[in-house]
Amino acid sequence: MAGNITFTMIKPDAVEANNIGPILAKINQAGFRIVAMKYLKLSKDAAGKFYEVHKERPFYGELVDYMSGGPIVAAILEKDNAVADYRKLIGATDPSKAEEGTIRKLFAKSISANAVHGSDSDENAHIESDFFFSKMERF
Ligand code: 3AN
Repeated sequence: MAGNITFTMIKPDAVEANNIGPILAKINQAGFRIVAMKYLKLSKDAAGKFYEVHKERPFYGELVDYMSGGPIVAAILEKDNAVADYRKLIGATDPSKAEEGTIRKLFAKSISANAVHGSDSDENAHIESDFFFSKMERF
């Protein structure tokens, strides 16, 4: 059964470009409810842990440096079929391949600075949400 939460981050490039507001507007317009949200800067250590699954990939070091290089917005989003619907809203990892109207097509700069993160499975949505938020921070 498809779960009803996903986890997202608005990445440093999109924060730097002043696109927090427009991205949150797209998220709300697409019918997601914000369950939890915070504005923070990841340490290198925390970014390394978050992306541990990509440890063996050639871009891991670059990704960790990038994600710890500036503030991000982290949030848990709720909607029926949240993971798949959010992946559809954000578009392909590479913004040049993302569909028109998607968040990455509108706001991403490159494959590494690609504006937003979205969980790729229900299991990861829960793992990633638990990485950032306690029960007291969810509404
Ligand atoms: P997605 O974020 O679409 O699920 P993943 O899980 O394959 O994509 O990759 C995680 C993150 O790693 C991406 N959001 C992107 O920032 C970075 N990344 C993925 N592929 C590359 C690449 N070929 N070069 C540089 N960074 C990449």
